[in-house]
Amino acid sequence: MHIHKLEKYWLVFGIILLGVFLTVLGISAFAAGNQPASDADLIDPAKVHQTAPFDKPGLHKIGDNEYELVMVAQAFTFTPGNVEIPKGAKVTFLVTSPDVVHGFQLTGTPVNMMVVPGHINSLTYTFDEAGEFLILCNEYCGTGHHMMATKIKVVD
Ligand SMILES: [Cu+2]
Repeated sequence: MHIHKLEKYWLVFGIILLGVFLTVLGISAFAAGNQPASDADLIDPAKVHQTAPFDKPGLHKIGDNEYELVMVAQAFTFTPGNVEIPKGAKVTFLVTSPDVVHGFQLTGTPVNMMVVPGHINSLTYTFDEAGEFLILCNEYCGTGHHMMATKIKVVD
């Protein structure tokens, strides 16, 4: 079979590019640890308030300056609200919803996830600066959606 010289160049170019893309993707996923937000953990939405860890919502210390913030997003509040977090803390947010889909956006940070009923939605963020952070619901969830917000205070 005869392949034109220019076609061979393009083939080689395409294969090299494919290799570059897969290498970047591989390094990003396996070495840098970039993963999609995990929703592998399931929960019965009708039993959220009886199921651990959501039976005790709040900030729980799990290590040296490491915390787990267990939160329930429900029309039209976040429980608990107005949480205080020490500066420098690495916080894993665990959020679920007993009713409809909500949003969980920590303004000014990359923390932004969909809160899907039946799933334990989680993300980890380290608070390097003191200040106030707004948590907003950014998925339309009903008539009180525009009032669905709370704050996180990061204190020294
Ligand atoms: Cu909403």
